[in-house]
Amino acid sequence: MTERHIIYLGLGTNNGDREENLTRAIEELSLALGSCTARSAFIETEPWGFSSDNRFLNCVVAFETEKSPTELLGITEGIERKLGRTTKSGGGIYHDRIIDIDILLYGNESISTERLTIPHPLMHKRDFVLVPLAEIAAAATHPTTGKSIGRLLHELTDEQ
Ligand code: PH2
Ligand code: MG
Ligand code: MG
Repeated sequence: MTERHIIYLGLGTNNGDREENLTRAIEELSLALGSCTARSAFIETEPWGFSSDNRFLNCVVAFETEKSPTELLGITEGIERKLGRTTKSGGGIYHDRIIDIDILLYGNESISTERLTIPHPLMHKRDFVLVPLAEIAAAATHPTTGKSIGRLLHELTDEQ
């Protein structure tokens, strides 16, 4: 029997109708993965790691799925394209975007392939991820550090 995993996805947009973009992305994800088991509030955030006049709307959503991480990546990338995303960020260079869907956590697993690193390698540094993730999963464990999401958020805000 295939195992079900609780997964957390980070969604972000800073172009177009941002609320509509997040809502459509959640609808498309629900069509592909079944109903969303938790959804954070939509929060407005400053661009992190690059400068832009366009602020972000971010949220985090949870699903329970039997899909593999690779299947999941195909699904999230397909939805990004369907919603109109044309550019991909790479090498720490970021661009304004209609939608970005990042796999943050896949159960308690650590995964490292050429195309995919889970947990998301920068998630513990990003308030736009940890704030909404802590809203729906403060007690979840970050598999590579063994720390809870709530603790990672405290450590990040202590640093600032
Ligand atoms: N995503 C990035 C880089 N910077 N900043 C905010 N506020 N929100 C994001 O979703 C975001 C970012 C890379 O994907
Ligand atoms: Mg991203
Ligand atoms: Mg991405």
